[in-house]
Amino acid sequence: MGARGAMEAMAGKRERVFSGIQPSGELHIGNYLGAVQNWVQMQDQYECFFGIVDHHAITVPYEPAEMPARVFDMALTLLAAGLDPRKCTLFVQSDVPEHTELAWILNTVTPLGDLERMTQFKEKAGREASVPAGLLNYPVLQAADILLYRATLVPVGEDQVQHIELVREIARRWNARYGEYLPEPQVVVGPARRILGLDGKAKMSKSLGNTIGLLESPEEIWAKLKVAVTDPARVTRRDPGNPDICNVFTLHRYFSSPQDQAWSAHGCRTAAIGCLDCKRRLADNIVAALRPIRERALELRERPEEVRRMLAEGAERCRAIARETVAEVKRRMGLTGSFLPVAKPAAAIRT
Ligand code: AQP
Repeated sequence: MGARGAMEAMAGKRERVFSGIQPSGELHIGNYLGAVQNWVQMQDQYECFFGIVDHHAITVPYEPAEMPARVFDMALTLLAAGLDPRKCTLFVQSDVPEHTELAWILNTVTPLGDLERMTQFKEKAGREASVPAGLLNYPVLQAADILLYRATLVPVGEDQVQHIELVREIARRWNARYGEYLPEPQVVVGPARRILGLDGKAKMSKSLGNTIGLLESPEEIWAKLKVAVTDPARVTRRDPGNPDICNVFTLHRYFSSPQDQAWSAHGCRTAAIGCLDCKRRLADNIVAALRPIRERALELRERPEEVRRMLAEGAERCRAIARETVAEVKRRMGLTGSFLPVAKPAAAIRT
């Protein structure tokens, strides 16, 4: 806990948490294990703000006509996964314009070199024929998301740790110039730091198509899992494998009982089971774990107005805080607009 966190805890005030997720596709088990499971736990203990960050999702090519449904589906899936609007604030980033206003301001204290060396920028820019400035400035908007609520804790997967370190640097630089006001947030990474995709190579990622979605049917999950990459040493069923380097076994660790994990590890090492047997057991366990989420999502889908109302209420709560932060930030920066409380003009007028 940081100094500010300790002070707030002493004052009986709960520490504030911010985290976001892009509506860039279906929420997958990587997002869930790496971040959202942590969010669900933290909402009982902290004052939590979770944003569906649509301004981030437009930094790569996307289909405008699909965006509203993506935002809605993301909200619905997050609620089904356990976010409770009575315990946390769930909202859509573009409903709170102060995110982009503060991002512009923070751009002015962010070193260009720091942005250029971000791993995610280099990876995503490498996939684009033409690189938009928004992709480079993505972490500055992320800094604005967090600092707008003056959050002190940010639960994310490992891929975002570098960005949160930069957020701390941005806060430090702004504070050094304009006075201590923006807390440096602490990153919170859960046990599932980085879930690999079903290709066994890259991070499980919405944009890479190597995912298992939280709302997928048992048939869809099996269709994807049965072709997932395993230990390449297992060319035929009789070849023994090494579960420690098999991505399918890694997923067993999160979804299967200790007995099933032992069965899978021993069966793999001795070639007593084939990869398909191991995957079938995993598929059954994933389907069972995701069933309650899928059922809640199906129920909620019948009440879309309820989801919209929760998001609207969330945005209203956010706007009140966001307005206050931006007003104070601008006041400290001398950005008073047309309100010029100066008795004497700064430059002497010679007659
Ligand atoms: N594979 C992963 N393992 C663990 N955590 C992960 N997260 C994402 N992928 C994994 C965490 O999920 C949260 C939300 O991620 P995001 O939507 O903001 O962006 P992302 O990290 O870029 O996620 P994707 O799925 O890879 O999306 P695209 O393909 O659109 O870029 C974050 O806390 C992230 O760490």
